[in-house]
Amino acid sequence: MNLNIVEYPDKKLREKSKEVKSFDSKLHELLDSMYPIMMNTNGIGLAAIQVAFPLRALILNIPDEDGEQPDENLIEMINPVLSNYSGEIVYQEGCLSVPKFYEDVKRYSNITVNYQDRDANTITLEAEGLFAIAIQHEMDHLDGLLFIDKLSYSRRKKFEKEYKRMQKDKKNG
Ligand code: Y12
Ligand code: CO
Repeated sequence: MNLNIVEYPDKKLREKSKEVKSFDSKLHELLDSMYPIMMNTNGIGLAAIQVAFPLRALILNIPDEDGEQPDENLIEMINPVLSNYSGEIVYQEGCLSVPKFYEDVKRYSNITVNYQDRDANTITLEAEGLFAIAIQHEMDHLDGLLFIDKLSYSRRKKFEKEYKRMQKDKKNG
């Protein structure tokens, strides 16, 4: 499957993704195709809507302590739901759909998430730190939200200005 990353300000990123009901070969093909895109662009998380599929599916590969991302670290979450959350953590986030922009975002530091794997098995997982941040960031995509939506008014304005300038520079080579 040939996929491309949808970039801000594309309105597609604002779509609310739909529950996955068919755990079939089409879903498997989508997940299989998302993985190399994420890895080849140094990503640690990618939601299906970021490759233009409005489905409640996301993948994660959180780096080890040594910064490596072995394939065994891949987690696929289908229809994820937060069932518990606590604490606060601030982290400088980035997004493959908002390239070259990083900003501090506050999120829950500890979460419990219920989801299904690619074969519809139900899984409950507890996460903290970077893992918890990445899950929340990707789950926001499923509801059409981006990390820039969580910035203060002044930081958001700064982002819009910087982003417009970057787009202009890109156009003019
Ligand atoms: C912490 C913060 C954010 C997340 C969500 C997942 N975000 C990413 O995976 C971001 C990846 C990213 C990769 C980039 O590198 C390339 O595109 C080659 C990047 O660089 C540029 O834009 C030039 C920006 C973001 C999880 C945990
Ligand atoms: Co993102």
